[in-house]
Amino acid sequence: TADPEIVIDRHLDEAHERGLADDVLDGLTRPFKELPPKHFYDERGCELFDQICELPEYYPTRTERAILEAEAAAIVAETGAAELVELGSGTAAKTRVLLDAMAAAGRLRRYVPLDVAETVVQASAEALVEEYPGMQVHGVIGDFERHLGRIPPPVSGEPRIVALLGGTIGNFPPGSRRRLLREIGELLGPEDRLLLGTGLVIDTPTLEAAYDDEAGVTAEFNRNVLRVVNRELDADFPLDGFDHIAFFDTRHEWIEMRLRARRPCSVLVGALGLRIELAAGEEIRTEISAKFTHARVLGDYEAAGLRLTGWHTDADERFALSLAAP
Ligand code: AVJ
Repeated sequence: TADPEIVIDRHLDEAHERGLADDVLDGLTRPFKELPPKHFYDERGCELFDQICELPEYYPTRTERAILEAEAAAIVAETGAAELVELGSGTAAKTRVLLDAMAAAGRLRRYVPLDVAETVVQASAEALVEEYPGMQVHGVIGDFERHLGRIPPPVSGEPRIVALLGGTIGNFPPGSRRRLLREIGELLGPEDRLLLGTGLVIDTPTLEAAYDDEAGVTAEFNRNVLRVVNRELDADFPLDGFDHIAFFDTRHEWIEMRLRARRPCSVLVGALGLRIELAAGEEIRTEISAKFTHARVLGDYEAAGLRLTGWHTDADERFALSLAAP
């Protein structure tokens, strides 16, 4: 890009596609088939996710935004942050609430989005440097499970907020969740803070409706992972051969999404020379989305060597934004 305020580093190469191939080879030859949720998000998947965020049943996005709108000024005052690092930034829709608060406090220097979706990071960088004169954008195209080390060092000696919003942390099962939190903690200087969005445990019908909407958008989003595998790895999953399943596992306190084969199904993954057989009714787990309690967030932070310094929820306690210090 020609804009002097924008730098974009790219760290996704064939390694990314190899990542999908490895995940398919590993996940779809197990006794219980599984694909990691990060492969939902090609361009169509990002669009479907944006549509999900507008659904009446899907409360997390608007709830988190409302908390941010109410608390952003306090969070910025409390942290004194001049820089926002956002992991899994997507279209940076909620980011503006934080950037506005930083700009209003006269501190905003730089925004560092890290995301796998290159076109989305590029487009939001171009829009944001227009909207926030004087702010720099240093985008990192990468996967926050692998490229945290590529985040540029702070531009000034001032504090940063490292944000992981939307409840994305819930996609990680407890062990990897704590490892990821520990790795993020290692990025933080003494004055930096992690800002973490977590969906909270609420009643099962509301939770399940959020992941199984009337309009069927989440079902399309779920099947999109098969579309990605078909395209990227020359596979022949029949998209209409799978039902969307979403349920709240009360023991683990997480939502699980699965794809259930409607009929016996034999799939060839051309790029891997791999044949996958599914029995009628057999399921592929495509996502877990953990819901939290205050105690669980506290426990995860503690296990990751972090200290909880702030806790903000909506009035109905459906979602929490917490702050943590190294
Ligand atoms: C982007 C991981 C936060 O778990 O709520 C939305 C993804 N899956 N509907 C979530 C998702 C189904 C979302 N996160």
